[in-house]
Amino acid sequence: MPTHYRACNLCEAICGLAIEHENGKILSIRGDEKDPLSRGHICPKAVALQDIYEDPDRLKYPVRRTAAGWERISWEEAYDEVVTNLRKVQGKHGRDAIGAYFGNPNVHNLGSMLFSGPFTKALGTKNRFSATSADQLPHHVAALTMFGHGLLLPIPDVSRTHFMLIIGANPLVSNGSLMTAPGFARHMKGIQERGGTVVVIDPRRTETAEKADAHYFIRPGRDALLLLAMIHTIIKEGLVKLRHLGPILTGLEQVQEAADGFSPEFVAPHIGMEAAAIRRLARDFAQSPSAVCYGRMGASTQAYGGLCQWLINVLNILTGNLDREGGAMFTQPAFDQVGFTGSKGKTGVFGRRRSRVSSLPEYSGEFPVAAMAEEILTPGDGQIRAMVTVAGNPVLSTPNGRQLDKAMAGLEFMAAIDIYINETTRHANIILPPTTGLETEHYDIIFHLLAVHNTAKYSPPLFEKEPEQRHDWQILQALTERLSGQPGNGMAPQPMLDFALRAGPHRLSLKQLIAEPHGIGLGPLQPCLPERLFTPDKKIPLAPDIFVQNISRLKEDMKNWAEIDTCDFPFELIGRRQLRSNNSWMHNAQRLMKGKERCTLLIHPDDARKKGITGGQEVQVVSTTGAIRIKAELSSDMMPGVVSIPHGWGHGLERVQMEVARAHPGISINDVTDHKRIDRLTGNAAFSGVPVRIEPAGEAKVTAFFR
Ligand SMILES: Nc1nc2c(c(=O)[nH]1)N[C@H]1C(S)=C(S)[C@@H](COP(=O)(O)OP(=O)(O)OC[C@H]3O[C@@H](n4cnc5c(=O)[nH]c(N)nc54)[C@H](O)[C@@H]3O)O[C@H]1N2
Ligand SMILES: Nc1nc2c(c(=O)[nH]1)N[C@H]1C(S)=C(S)[C@@H](COP(=O)(O)OP(=O)(O)OC[C@H]3O[C@@H](n4cnc5c(=O)[nH]c(N)nc54)[C@H](O)[C@@H]3O)O[C@H]1N2
Ligand code: SF4
Ligand SMILES: [Mo]
Repeated sequence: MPTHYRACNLCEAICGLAIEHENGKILSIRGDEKDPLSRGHICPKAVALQDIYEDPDRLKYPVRRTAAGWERISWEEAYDEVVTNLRKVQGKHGRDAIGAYFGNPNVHNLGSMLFSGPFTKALGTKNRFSATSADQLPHHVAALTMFGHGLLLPIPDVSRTHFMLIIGANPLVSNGSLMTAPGFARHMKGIQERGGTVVVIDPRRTETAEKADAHYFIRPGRDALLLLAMIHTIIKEGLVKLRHLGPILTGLEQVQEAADGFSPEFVAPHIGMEAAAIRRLARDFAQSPSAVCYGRMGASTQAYGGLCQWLINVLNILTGNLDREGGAMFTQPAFDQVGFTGSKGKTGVFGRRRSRVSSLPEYSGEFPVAAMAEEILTPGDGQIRAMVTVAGNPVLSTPNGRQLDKAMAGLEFMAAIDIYINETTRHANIILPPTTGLETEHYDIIFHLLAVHNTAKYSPPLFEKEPEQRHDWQILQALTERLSGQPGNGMAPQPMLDFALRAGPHRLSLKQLIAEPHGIGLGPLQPCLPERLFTPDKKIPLAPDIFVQNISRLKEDMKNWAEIDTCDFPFELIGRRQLRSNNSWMHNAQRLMKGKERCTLLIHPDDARKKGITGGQEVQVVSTTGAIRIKAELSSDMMPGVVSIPHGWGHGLERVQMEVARAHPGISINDVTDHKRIDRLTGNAAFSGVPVRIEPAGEAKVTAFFR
């Protein structure tokens, strides 16, 4: 029976899969033991690749929205109609009247990675947005400012570390993010077996916290204070060890000044941890043979996300753990996007422009997505009148999604490159559906760059696409040619990939990768500083102004931190990821939807008792933005005062054509998150710690409202 080997492109773990198939039918999907990175690991979502492939709701041909419903049209008609309408809008209102949004699956797609650059250029608009600013923008701003390249992200060397401090990440469920570490449970066990320690900081006792050596609750959005207190302790107690980094650091004194005053005793009451625990954590971290601090979503999508990601780098550096075995290291991928763009001077830019309405900073050609709806809704020069979404579902995934939903309904024109008619794409006039998953070839440009080992793997498509189908890159290429009025260079992904592999640090070729279907191991992460830096002086500035100034803002804000018990919104809302979901778009796979209802509000039993709420009861969650109804689930894993709702649900909207998802709609947490709650420094959405009120649904005073 033929077995096809490929990398799963659903999440960042890029697990190796072994897929048995016969006559176009899949018989089984297993983990590939011979994949040098994942070594057999797999999660329940992998089987959904088959479900997506066979999904009757998935679009394969372009459709046009009419009063009577969707009608199939030809590719030529679709391309022409999209380009004509976009140009018409730009003709009337100027180039920036088009908005473009790029969603998460773009980075998991070789063709999209290679062809979306020319496409955005051809669109010619400054109004560009992506899921980055609902996710990891603070990491990029910190990397750009300190290491000189926005994509030069330090990766935890999990296979050698002796101490891993995890702040606001749940890799046992998410399978790792900005840390491609398939089978993270195995790595965690490895740390413990070599006598090391894993500590988790999270307002919920998560699946990862459960398996860690220690877990501390923290009040949402207060992590910068914890990090400052740890740095304060390490400096005051003489635990700074710069090792080989000493000669390439600047700004040590400013860090010392910045951390001054933030003693463990000072921050403890604000964050909900004990001073002694903070002190112990700082000492253990600094004195461990090697250690790495890793902070993800919880330390990024919050009001001080930029500060957190900077301070995490500082903590790793001051303890001598950057660029060192067992610490935070840089990768050397076969397709070296960082080296390639960096050598051309394209390392990223921050704050060059500001958004029209709220004056939020641009990062590398994109404005924060929190500003997207207001840019559509606010009249004036530069207002967005037409949108293009590419592999994104911002109605469910961006803060105050309900407002965006309304905004999209009023657009003059919208086109979507997507495989489903969902909460966002239902607003499109034309949907251009690409092939996906098993019908595509794959080389992971981004997640090899972020992996805990250097490996490389190319996967050909398992199934040939139908003649009438198009790949993402073909759609992008066709639109680019028509928009720019120039014929393209006719290149396909393969020769581009081959070129980049040959030019890369391992001098590989596509042919070599094709001959090794399980992938090629390229060894553990290696120290590479200062050579790998892109700062002009090849030094690392420890205390860039933008971050130091943000500490003053933090101090100001602290004066206004309300007494939570007495305000209108006494609870803090956070999210949670679930093993059988992938953001908003995998709820149409029946196999992943089995079991009990998952879109619930987690609340601590003591909090529930005080509010007279029982498990399974419907409650109303009210924020300054809106109100939603949801079932309560009591859980002593929650920090008292904090409640949690998973994101990516809310499929009950009219005209969503995903049958299985509609049968388990849930509600969208982003109907109560607030587009005005952002990290003021980077512009990233601040999903963590949204102030809310919880009331039994029966006695609710407000039914639904939104600004
Ligand atoms: N409250 C809250 N909000 C969040 C988060 C949170 O934790 N809490 N997480 C944030 C994060 S980290 C992220 S990354 C964003 C995600 O935000 P988005 O990227 O906007 O949302 P997704 O749910 O990933 O939607 C992916 C879209 O791509 C389509 N698609 C799937 N595969 C393909 C393909 O191969 N090609 C094309 N063209 N389309 C495809 C799907 O049908 C779907 O419409 O959400 C963010 N939003
Ligand atoms: N199964 C599954 N896997 C996924 C995804 C998915 O939707 N489902 N999405 C993928 C994507 S796009 C991404 S970006 C990654 C994200 O990967 P992770 O960051 O590992 O995933 P999250 O579950 O969002 O973890 C965030 C954690 O932060 C905690 N938290 C919330 N607020 C705070 C805070 O203020 N401080 C601290 N210290 N903690 C806080 C939450 O309780 C949660 O445990 O996952 C990827 N993998
Ligand atoms: S962990 Fe991610 S990459 Fe691995 S099988 Fe699951 S969805 Fe695919
Ligand atoms: Mo993400």
